Amino acid sequence: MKYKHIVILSGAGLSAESGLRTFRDNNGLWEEHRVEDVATPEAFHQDPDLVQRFYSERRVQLEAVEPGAAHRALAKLQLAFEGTVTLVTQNVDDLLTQAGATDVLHMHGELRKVRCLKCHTSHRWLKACSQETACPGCGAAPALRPDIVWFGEMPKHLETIYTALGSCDLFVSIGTSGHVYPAAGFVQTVAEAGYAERLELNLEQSQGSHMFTENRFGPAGELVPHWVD
Ligand code: BJW
Repeated sequence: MKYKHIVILSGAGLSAESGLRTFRDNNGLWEEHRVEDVATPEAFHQDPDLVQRFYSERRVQLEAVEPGAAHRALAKLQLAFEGTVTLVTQNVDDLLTQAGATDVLHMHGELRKVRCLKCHTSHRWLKACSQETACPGCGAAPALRPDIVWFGEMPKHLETIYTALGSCDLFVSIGTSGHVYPAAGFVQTVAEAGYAERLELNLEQSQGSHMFTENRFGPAGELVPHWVD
């Protein structure tokens, strides 16, 4: 490839063929809940048990799925590419890592992590973790919440991500609808910097499709390996 630095942003479409549902299909219902009812600090404050149960169920689902051809292709690219590949994902699953990718920037957090409400440190989620479990760092209890970025909260790694967006020569967006900011604005940030190519790989048109220099439509499991090869 002719590029020196590729930034790849992925969304739920990357993991759809592994069996994890995307957010904005199924009439906006996500595992029978409206995403706004379970993915906000207010929802957690009002009904922590519902939110904890919701994330526990999704951790169970994670046990049953495997990386697909698209995850494997991205891991292979990261390993073989002579320049830099920055992998940014909005997904809270760990399928890219399971496929062999390293240094994945999980901007919306990770299902397999919990965070202390008191000292804000992240810990690996263990089966025994619940809100009542004492925080392994500071001992506070009840203290643990899913280490997920909910609406109204600041996404993670933004400084690293914006630095990468400002210096890449190719930006690739895979399987994201472009509904949720700040990720939805990354393509515009790259466009305004003025020189990087911008490729969208998605099942169908997204909110930001017109801002890319090239769009390819189809399933990630076909498009991504084809692009990487
Ligand atoms: C396939 C496929 C296949 C299917 N192959 N493709 C008004 C204007 C602008 C912003 C705001 C606003 N009001 C509020 C905001 C801010 C808000 C926001 O954006 N809201 C919008 C809904 C309007 N954003 C936030 O609050 C964020 N924080 C924030 O803004 O902080 C302040 C800030 C200030 C300054 C700078 C920076 C920040 C936090 C957002 C947190 C998002 N959290 C969630 C849920 C938690 C994770 C979890 O529990 O799992 O993250 S929401 C949900 O949406 C999830 C996802 O990561 C995220 C994005 O969804 P994604 O991945 O795009 O999935 P879908 O389902 O939408 O799309 C799937 C796509 O795949 C589709 O295009 C399909 O076609 C495609 N597809 N199958 C290829 N096989």
